[in-house]
Amino acid sequence: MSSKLKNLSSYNDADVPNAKELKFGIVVSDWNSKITHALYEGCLETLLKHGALEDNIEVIQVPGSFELTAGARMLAQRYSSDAIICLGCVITGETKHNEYINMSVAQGLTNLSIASGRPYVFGLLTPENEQQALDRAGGKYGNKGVEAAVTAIRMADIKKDLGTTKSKIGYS
Ligand code: DLZ
Repeated sequence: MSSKLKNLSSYNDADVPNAKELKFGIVVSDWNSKITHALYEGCLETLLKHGALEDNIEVIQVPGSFELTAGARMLAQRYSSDAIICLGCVITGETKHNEYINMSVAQGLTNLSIASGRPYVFGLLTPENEQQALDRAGGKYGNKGVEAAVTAIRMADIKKDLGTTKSKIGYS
């Protein structure tokens, strides 16, 4: 994994907008639940810390990470949110299942984001073993769920901002 030197829970509070007016969906994979539920705790705590209201956060659980994309799509159809966060953990095994699942989730969430214009956040850990996962689920490298929550707030805020103002970037 590439986050070896980065603490996933480190960020500058000043870079994170207030999330009081924002709505979030969270999709949590139950495969490797010890890890993914820790990601969820970090994610939820961070959303609340930045002002999100519990009533504005809808959570669903899916069986495995492969189902994150479909879960996110179903949640988006039922619940109007400003960003959807997908949390999972795929540990490299003896087969190539990890490559198929990881690529599928990355591609699926990219497609959903492009098609809908809504941010779908990739909160998927792709470690080689359980220890690497624990290190990134509240361990020595922080919590990927925190990173995913900060990303969701920032992207949702950008989306809201662009919806209400004309372009702020560029020359025209
Ligand atoms: C099948 C499978 C395997 C072997 N490993 C993982 C994993 O490490 N992490 C994970 O989230 N899911 C895994 N799965 C389950 C698939 O994501 C999926 O739920 C099943 O293939 C059914 O579609």
